[in-house]
Amino acid sequence: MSTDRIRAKGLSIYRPIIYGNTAVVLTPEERETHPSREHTHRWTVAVRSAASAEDSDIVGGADDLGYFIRRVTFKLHETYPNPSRNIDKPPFEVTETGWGEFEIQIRITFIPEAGEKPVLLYHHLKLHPWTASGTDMEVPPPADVAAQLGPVHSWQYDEIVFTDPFQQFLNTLRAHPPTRLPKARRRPVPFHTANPGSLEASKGGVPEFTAVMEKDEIQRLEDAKKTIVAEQEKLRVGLIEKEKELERLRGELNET
Ligand code: SLL
Repeated sequence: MSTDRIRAKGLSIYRPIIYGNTAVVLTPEERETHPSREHTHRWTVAVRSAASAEDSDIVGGADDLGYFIRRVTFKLHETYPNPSRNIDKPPFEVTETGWGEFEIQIRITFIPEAGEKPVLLYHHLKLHPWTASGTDMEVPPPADVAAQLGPVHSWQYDEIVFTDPFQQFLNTLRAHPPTRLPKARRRPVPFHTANPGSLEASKGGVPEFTAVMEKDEIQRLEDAKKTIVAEQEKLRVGLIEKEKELERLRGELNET
């Protein structure tokens, strides 16, 4: 057996990615000339490296992910012709027009040397602007208002983790270190991660993922964990009380 097929046991290595979409409203002229009159938006769904290139107005995508990703399959709504779209080289994205939001299944297949199973992700295609109130119940604004608000962005940060990778694959990954996320914020944060109702949530612009956000997210998770532990403790104490009460009532019952 060649040393390439030996696994680096106990080691894990990850690559930061983002997946999601941008959407713009079609201009009245585009709508008129479009073969499908009902279409209202043009959107792009993509899988990209998490860091954004400097001076670029693209969210993420500083690194070419082709060195470890072999194919990305975007499964669109069945109202689209050939809904299963295979993209075999970067940029891993699909641009379409349409009228409705729907769930997109994203399947990432790795290069054969990885010997890894494909990863499945789900993204809810977002066409309508994030409203400051952050509720789902709101009616989308009319096209002219939405157009003024600028492109809609909906992106999710994630990390693809390879555990006990094959040595050869590990070498490939190590030959392509990911561009680091910027420490400080240069651009608006992706809207849905901003506080609902805050100015940030309603401000336009091209968002960017930063290392600060990562720290904020860790903090949020830790706070949530603490809340859960406190909640559990409260329930546990309550349960003990109830059990004592039960014992007492049983005792009373036996006495009568
Ligand atoms: C909805 N459940 O009702 C969703 C379905 C379907 C989106 C959205 C057009 C495709 C085409 C299109 O936007 N489909 O005309 O080729 O909102």
